[in-house]
Parts: sequence; C-alpha cells; structure tokens
Amino acid sequence: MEIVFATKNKNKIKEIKLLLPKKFKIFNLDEIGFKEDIIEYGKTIEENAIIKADFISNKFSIDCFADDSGLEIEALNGDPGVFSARYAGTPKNDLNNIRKVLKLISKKRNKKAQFRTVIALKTKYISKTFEGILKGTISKEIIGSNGFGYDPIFIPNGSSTTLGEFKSSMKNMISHRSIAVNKLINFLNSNKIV
Ligand code: ITT
Repeated sequence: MEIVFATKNKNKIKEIKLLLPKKFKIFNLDEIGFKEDIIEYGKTIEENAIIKADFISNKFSIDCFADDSGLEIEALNGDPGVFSARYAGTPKNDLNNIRKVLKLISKKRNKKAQFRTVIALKTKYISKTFEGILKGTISKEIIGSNGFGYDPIFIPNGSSTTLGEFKSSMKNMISHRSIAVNKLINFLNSNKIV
C-alpha cells in the first residue's frame, strides 16, 4: 500500500518507518513536494490529527495518515497536551519546552503524566482514528539524549529511567505511537486493505 505520512517531524517519520511492515510504502510531505505548514487549529489532539490527514488527502487526492501527539501532565490539568509542540512559544523548541515543564512541576508532588498519540487515517472511503497512550511520570531533570521532544523527562511506568535513555527499538516496543500504529495495522489487515 502506498500512503503519505502527513508530518514534518523527521523523528516521527523514523519511528513510524520502523513500526510499519515493508508492504507499506511511506511517502513524507517533502517527497510529495509539500513544503508549507498545515495550520493545526483543533482544540484536541484528535481534531489536529484529522485536520492534518484531511488537508493532505483532499489537496493531493491520495491515501494519507497523520499523527498528532502530546504530553498530558496531571498536575498541570493535562497541559501541555494539544500545545505540546509550541509550549514555550514559537518557533518550536524541544529544550525550551522541557525546561518550561520542569519549572512548572518542580514544586508539584504529583508527577504523573502520559503521552497520547492519535493517528488519523484518511482514504477515499475511510476516515478513522487510532489512539495510543503511554503512562509514566516526569523526571526531576533531563536524563538521556535519545528520542525527541519530551522523551528525556518522561519515565514510563515500570522503568527506572527516561525514554531519553531508551534505544529506539525499546521505545518502539512500548510507545504511545507504536500502540496507535498497531491498531492502524490491525484495522487495515482485518479489512483486507493491505
Ligand atoms: P507534525 O505536526 O508535522 O506531525 P510536530 O512535531 O508539530 O509534527 P505534533 O503537532 O504532534 O508534532 O506535536 C507534538 C509535540 O509533542 C512534538 O513536537 C514533540 O515535542 C512532542 N512529542 C510527540 N511525540 C513524542 C514522543 O514520542 N516523544 C516525545 N515527545 C513527543
């Protein structure tokens, strides 16, 4: 199956390419000549995933999926959530986002958080979303330099360190993104679409 992954985030592309079986031929936005930014005006992660997938699918008349993800921190009432990419302002900057989170929760006793990914699939006949959640806690400091985004401050439940110290193959075994991708694969397989 040939499908476009509507993202500009190179780390997401790397992770998804490792997660999807070889029978998927993935094209990214660069490869289809799309250079603009898609305006993410949704109020939720799910809405933004659908906005990105619909935009590219409608513009190019192609099968497409998009991933919108965010870190939801209990003590911050679910923030940064849908604002995860630009939490510390624009242009987006992972380190500044991390520093802002660490500052805001330094005095909070509750460090519980979760990553949420919603993948929106849009083809000529299908509009469907798939969700993945990874629960954990926020560390006191930055640990590790693997992964991307908030990985160096997120300790998955059952782990003694952050995703910043996980190899990509280990992160892919448990991540919010892999849970959502597996649901997508099961859906496509069980409906004989691939
Ligand atoms: P696209 O919209 O082009 O896909 P983006 O980076 O803007 O790329 P999002 O809108 O989904 O992606 O923003 C989510 C932000 O949350 C992202 O910039 C990262 O900082 C963070 N994030 C997403 N997935 C993550 C992961 O697996 N680990 C750590 N941080 C992640």
